[in-house]
Amino acid sequence: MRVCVIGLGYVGFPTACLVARAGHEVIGVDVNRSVIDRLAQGRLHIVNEDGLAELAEAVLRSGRLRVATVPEPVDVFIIAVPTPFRPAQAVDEAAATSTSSPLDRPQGAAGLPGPDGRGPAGPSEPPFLADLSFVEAAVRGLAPHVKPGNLVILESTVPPRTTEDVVRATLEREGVDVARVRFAHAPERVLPGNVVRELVDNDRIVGGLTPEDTRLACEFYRTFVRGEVVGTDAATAELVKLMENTFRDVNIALANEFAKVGEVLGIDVWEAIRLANRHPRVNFLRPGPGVGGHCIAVDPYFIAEVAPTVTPLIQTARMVNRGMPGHALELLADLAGGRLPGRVAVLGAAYKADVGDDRESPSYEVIRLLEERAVKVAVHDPHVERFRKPLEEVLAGAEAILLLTDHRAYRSLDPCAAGRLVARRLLLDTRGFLEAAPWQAAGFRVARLGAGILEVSPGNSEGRAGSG
Ligand code: SAJ
Repeated sequence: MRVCVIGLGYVGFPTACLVARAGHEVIGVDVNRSVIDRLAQGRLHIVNEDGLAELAEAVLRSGRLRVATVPEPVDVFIIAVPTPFRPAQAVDEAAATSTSSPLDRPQGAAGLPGPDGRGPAGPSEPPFLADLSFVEAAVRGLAPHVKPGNLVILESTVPPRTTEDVVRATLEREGVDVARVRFAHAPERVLPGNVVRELVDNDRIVGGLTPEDTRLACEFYRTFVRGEVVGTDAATAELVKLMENTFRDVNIALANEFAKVGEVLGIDVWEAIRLANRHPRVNFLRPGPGVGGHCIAVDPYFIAEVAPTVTPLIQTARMVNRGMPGHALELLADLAGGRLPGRVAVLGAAYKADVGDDRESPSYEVIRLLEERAVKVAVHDPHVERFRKPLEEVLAGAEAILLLTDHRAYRSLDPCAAGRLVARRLLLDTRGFLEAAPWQAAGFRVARLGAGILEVSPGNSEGRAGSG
């Protein structure tokens, strides 16, 4: 088949490569000319993805994957563009000046009852709405090329009913005979850093607007997915995707709440979680300085958007996780004797370990909060280009080390060498990542999120949680 993948980001590009490897003729489209120019020269715009470079090289060289800035007529269109979120007001203003509504939901574009945009009994989480402008632009772009019998698949994460109310509706407004076009939602579920393997091996949920749409879309995915391809309807597929990420967000919020409980009680919550997880039906995720990335920190809002009054738990979880950067600052102040240190070396800008992706990274909120309080901040990250610099440069003159991302590279930090550079020898580990004892032996006062300030306990290889 001829396939057009619109959006060559961290999901769209590997997908285009895999579809091409499966024998289809693929055209990859992106509005970003510099991405297209790079790819046309065989240079990749995505790094830190196992197996992607080899795969991309092979399909680009074979000609099975071509790249362009505009779509062409094909059999299957796959839309894999970003769906960020925006404060409700910004989306509403955009909707007011646009001829097409971002989401034709029953409650209208404002979506949320009450003058403050929140459900009456809802928690005080600001209303964020899905920004579907990229999806709409992609659909308008492919409209001139869509023919009867074509399959249009939306992979971007969206609020329930978007495939019908936005994708199909926009095509219809563009004059396409949508009755004879097939539509499906096939949410991507891959973990950044492991995308190529997960795209092939993960089970795939595929929901069409009609049973025949589902059948055809499932058939297509089976040509390159080894995991099970499970059919459902489009709205269910849309909800499933949001549920998966919300499940994680709520679980992490619970872990973060217990982290604060651990700090109050002087109990190391990391140890408590390890022990609780020995129960066969308990599986806590890990606390940390907040939830980043463009998925888990975003998707719960898409549910709150369409069902604001019945999602207090989901909204509260967001609030808890969004509060973690502020909590990290409180701990840092405690560690430094009540006031924030004047200079801080931040280790880790990426939103999670061993990736170069820093979208929605809680590190930036921590840095913003520190700088707002006139703290001088130096940032290091071996995976984020602008923070890739000698570690000594970042540590020199700092009063405290603040570990925000648990990159493997930080395991080999030498506490003694760091101790010679860091003036007040303070260390706050927000990821439960570093073993405290060697740092304490090197003269550091150590705090750990989820445990508080760690006492030095001679004869014990690990510092015990104090009541800090
Ligand atoms: N985090 C914690 N504690 C944990 C796990 C994660 O604080 O125990 C934080 C991470 O540090 C990070 C954020 O949460 O800042 C998200 O990281 P993640 O590894 O949990 O997830 P993502 O955002 O990289 O990818 C998720 C995955 N979803 C699920 O596991 C349900 C992935 O499969 C999805 O495809 C992806 O979202 C997406 O695109 O939606």
